[in-house]
Amino acid sequence: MDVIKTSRFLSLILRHEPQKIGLQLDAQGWVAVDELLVALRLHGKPLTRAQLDHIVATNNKKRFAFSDDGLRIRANQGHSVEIELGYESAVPPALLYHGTATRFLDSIRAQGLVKGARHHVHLSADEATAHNVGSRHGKPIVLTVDATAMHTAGCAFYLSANGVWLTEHVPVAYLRF
Ligand code: HQG
Repeated sequence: MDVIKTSRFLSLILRHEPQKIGLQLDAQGWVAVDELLVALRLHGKPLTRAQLDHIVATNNKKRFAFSDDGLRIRANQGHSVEIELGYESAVPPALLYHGTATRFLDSIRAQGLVKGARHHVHLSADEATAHNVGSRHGKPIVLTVDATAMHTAGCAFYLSANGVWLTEHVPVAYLRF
């Protein structure tokens, strides 16, 4: 099993296209592990429970989580399908970071940070992570978000189970370029 390829495919299934292997996520994004393993086998991508455990445990961004009873699995963040992860709102650190590509800057200066296909704008507590996220899109640049000011103004922040900060929209006023 190629761990990285399999983990990418799981991200696709658990965040964006569960129907690709005939699955449906529940309202909180969970799917039964048994169903997932059967669907993967039927679609030519067999995976054992032990291999899945290995991926969940070692994934570099802790992208996936099992339910407490170990019977269900979901992605911790990053979805485009309509689900409600149910994270409680949380008080963010003073500053958060967003990595993007320089070609998006004009549009970001006009609209602030918008969430695109995903449910939220994704922010990191550290600049290095933001830099890596930005590199996925082109020449990276890290923007600083005045999270305390946003929070004081009433904007909600959520912290995903894998440490990603989520919010609806970051208005330009709170961005430092
Ligand atoms: C940009 C990865 C034009 C935004 C990462 C980003 C993250 C705008 C792109 C997670 C804009 C959306 C999410 C505006 C924002 N005009 N472009 N007004 N506002 N953008 O992939 O944040 O590895 O949906 O800067 O680690 O890059 O998948 O979001 O460049 O946590 O687990 O629009 O995905 O996690 O791209 O990445 P994305 P993202 P995983």
